[in-house]
This record gives sequence, C-alpha cells and structure tokens, in this order.
Amino acid sequence: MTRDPAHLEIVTLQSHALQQHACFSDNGTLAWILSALSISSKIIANKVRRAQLDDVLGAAGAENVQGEQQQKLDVIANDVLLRTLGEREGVAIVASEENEEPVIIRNQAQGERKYCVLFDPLDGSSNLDVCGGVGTIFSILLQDRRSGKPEDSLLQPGVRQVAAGYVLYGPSTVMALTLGQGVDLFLLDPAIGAFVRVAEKVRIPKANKSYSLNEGNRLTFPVGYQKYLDWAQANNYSSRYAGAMVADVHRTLLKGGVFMYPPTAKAPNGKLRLMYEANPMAMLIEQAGGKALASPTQRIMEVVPTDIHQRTVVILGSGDEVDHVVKHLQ
Ligand code: AHM
Ligand code: MG
Repeated sequence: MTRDPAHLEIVTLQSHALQQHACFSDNGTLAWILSALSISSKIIANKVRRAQLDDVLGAAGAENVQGEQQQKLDVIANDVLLRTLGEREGVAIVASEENEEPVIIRNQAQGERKYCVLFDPLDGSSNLDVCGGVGTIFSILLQDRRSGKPEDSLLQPGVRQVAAGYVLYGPSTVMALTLGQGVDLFLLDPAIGAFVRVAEKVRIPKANKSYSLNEGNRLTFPVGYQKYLDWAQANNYSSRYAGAMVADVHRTLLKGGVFMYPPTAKAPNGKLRLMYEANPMAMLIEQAGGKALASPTQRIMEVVPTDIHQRTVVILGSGDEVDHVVKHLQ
C-alpha cells in the first residue's frame, strides 16, 4: 500500500465521498453518513491508542483504581457511533452488534432517501489487552419502505448493501471502503486529522498459499475443513491468524490467502455475525475481485437474513484459495 510520490492529488475521505455522491443521486446524504463514520473512527482511534493510559480496558461496570465507573472500550465505541450517526438526517435506523434491538432514529420521513447503518463498533476487542489490532466494521443499506415495520428494513441480503467498510486501528488507522465501485483505502494522517486516500481500486491477489482460521478448533470442524488443512499443510501453506477479523481480513485483502470461520462444536452455524461482520467484509472482498462464501454453494451476500444478530460460516479471500477450500468441502 504505497503512495506514488508523483501522484500529487491529495484526496481526503470527505472529498472522495463528495466526488462519488453524484452516483447516488441523494444530495450528498451518503457522504454525510461517511463523514459521521470518519469522525467516529477518529474518536475511537484516539481512545484505543489511550486505552491503557485511560484505564478503559476490562469489563464494563467495573471500577477503576480511583473508584470511578469504568466503561469498556466497546461500549464507548458503540456510544460514539450511535451519537454521530444519530445526528445525521439521512440515517433512519442503526443496528449495532452491541445492542439487542435496532435503534430507530427517523421513521419513514417523507421525501429523501434514508439509510440504515449496521456496525460492529469494536471487533476483536479482546486484542486490546495485548496491544493487538482491533477494528470497526460497517454496512450501509437503503431504507426499504415497503414494510410497515421499520426494523424489517434491516433484513436485506448483503447484495443490497450500498456501501461497506472497516477501520483497522493498528500501527496506523486504515479505512477500507467500497461504494460498490471497487475498494479504496484511506490512511488517517494524525498531523492533519484527515483520512487520506492512499490506494484506489484495490485488487486482492488471485492466490497466496496462506490460510487464516482458529486451528485450535480443528477437531470439531466438519471433516472437509480438516481435509483442506491436511492438503494445505502438505502443500507448504502458511498459517496466519490475529484473532481479530478486521486485521485478518485486511491482511487477506492485501496479501491474498483465505480467511475462514467454519462451524465448530461451540458455534455450529459459525461464530461471525452475518449483518455486522460477514456481509460488509464479503462486499469488500468481492469488490476487490475475491470470493466470499457461506457454504460451498452460497455467497455470503445472498443469505436472506431472518434475524439481525444471526451468525454465518465465513470462507473468504483470493478466488483460487477459496476454490481450494470448496473442493475439499464437496
Ligand atoms: P467479537 O465481535 O466478540 O469481537 O468476536 C469476533 C471476533 C473476530 O474478530 C475474530 O475473527 C473472531 O472473533 C475470533 O474468534 P476466536 O477467538 O474464536 O478465534
Ligand atoms: Mg465482532
């Protein structure tokens, strides 16, 4: 992800969104939503960076050494996103992995297009204790006004997403974003406080001998996954697993390989959430030329959701590497 020094144009996330908004004929509504996500990410990045200093690791409800109520970082991140998105006129409903029920902000207001935003505020947050990468994942749908029940708007398959992305809070803060026309990457420049575009139309490598999954669960994977692992190991594959989906998918997007969360004894339908984790990642990976499956015969984005918190199996990454997994599952 290197910037061409000869490439003098400096494009921030905000100007990128404004450039693109013509495609959405929505008077810049989506651009305003992206600006809320950008502000949230900057606040969360700052909190994540200061987590040890501000004593906000650990369980919500616990007291810190000064006897004050501690707020867990995922609760803080959730509040930040709810607040910034809630202030945007164009947002009708938000749903968070952290909230049992979706939050209806504006119901069926007339006229303009309204959007639903679903997010996982701080994915992989247990990684914070060890200074590992964590991230925010988001998915944006158009409000579906056909149903009288506003929350039905959320139960749309991933193919209907108009935008999706993640922010990885690692050594630097990176946003991967798709508005349905490829994947662009933005790096937070702390000196100017803006996300600056550093790569356009990113393509995932077609193949890379690398797999990413929690191999500790191997004995309870369906036999096809075990056969795949035997095959991959016999063929000199590398194993790479951070245990935080955003970090693992980001590496897979840039370097290639396959990321998976198969069914296990503990999570027979997979562990990852369809609406907050799998769908947005699937859109990004497909937009970058890769594949994202919920089973050998079904794309993640074609799964018709029945519950906003439902889980799914995830197999995503380089086209050739996903094909190798599928061959062993059949
Ligand atoms: P979380 O949303 O509770 O943080 O859980 C999701 C995380 C993903 O980031 C990661 O891919 C997965 O859980 C790791 O699970 P495991 O520890 O079972 O390997
Ligand atoms: Mg999560």
